[in-house]
Amino acid sequence: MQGKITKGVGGFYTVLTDDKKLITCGIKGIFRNKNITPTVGDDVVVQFKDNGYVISQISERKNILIRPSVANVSQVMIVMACAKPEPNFLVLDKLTAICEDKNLKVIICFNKTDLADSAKIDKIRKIYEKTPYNIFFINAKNKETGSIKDVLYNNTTVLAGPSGVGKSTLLNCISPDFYLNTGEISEKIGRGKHTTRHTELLILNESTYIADTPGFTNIDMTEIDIENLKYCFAEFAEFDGMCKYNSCMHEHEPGCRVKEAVKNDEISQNRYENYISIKNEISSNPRSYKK
Ligand SMILES: Nc1nc2c(ncn2[C@@H]2O[C@H](COP(=O)(O)OP(=O)(O)O)[C@@H](O)[C@H]2O)c(=O)[nH]1
Ligand SMILES: [Mg+2]
Ligand SMILES: [Zn+2]
Repeated sequence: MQGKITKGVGGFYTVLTDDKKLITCGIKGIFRNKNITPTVGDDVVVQFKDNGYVISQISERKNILIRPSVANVSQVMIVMACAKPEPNFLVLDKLTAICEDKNLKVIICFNKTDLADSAKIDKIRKIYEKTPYNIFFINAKNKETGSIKDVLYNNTTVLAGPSGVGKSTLLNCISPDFYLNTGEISEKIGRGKHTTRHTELLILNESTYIADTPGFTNIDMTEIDIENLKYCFAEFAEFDGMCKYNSCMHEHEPGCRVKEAVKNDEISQNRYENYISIKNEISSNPRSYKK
């Protein structure tokens, strides 16, 4: 029997099977020996053995995230609030860079549009409209989420973003559609104070999964090789190979096409400044030189 792991706690795994049942499974001893740990998001083969189900095979992973631990992620939806808390563009740009580094599709969602006037929303839009990312402005509290569900369907999406921006509220407003374990979900999402200790995939349908992540305090940018950082700002790609020097890091070098693009407003100043900050952050960490 085939299935997908949606939850794992204490050596037991919840698997959504192809015939749409949620079953609890152990793992075959062979995995322990091989040092393979099944992870939420894994596509697995399940066998009935002795008196229970065991996971006997794990399909090759397309990718795996470590924090949160989720396999086969197709995209990351980064959620920020337009206000309360104020959007932190540096954190946002760190997250987009990390996603690019891991080859994950990015969706950006600005929530709490009710708390910002149109000038502020325009300002935010202007910063991000020059990126290739799909941007949504929503009001999760009033269930005004536009076409967000469309981009979730047939994907495994990880929700990321600081705490308090409305991730759980967003999940709650799409939850009436969760076709399995809906009873559990409102409980799991909780009313505000819920802290996620283990990762769990919420099931929208048999090909649509969402993982909420607990709020985070710091993001380790040194995972990114400093030479690769410039490729982690997707809107720089348009100017790839146009700088005077091939090795241009778009900072102090003469004849830099990226810096020119910033001047011409082809690349947003805000994004560029965050690129420089992140670059400095990585280069001030001795670990970044080991590679
Ligand atoms: N004004 C306003 N408040 C919202 C909106 N979405 C969520 N909130 C509130 O923001 C607070 C934090 O929301 P929550 O979903 O727990 O954020 P999370 O920490 O990202 O999961 C709660 O009090 C929500 O009611 C919104 O669109 N507008
Ligand atoms: Mg939450
Ligand atoms: Zn350059």
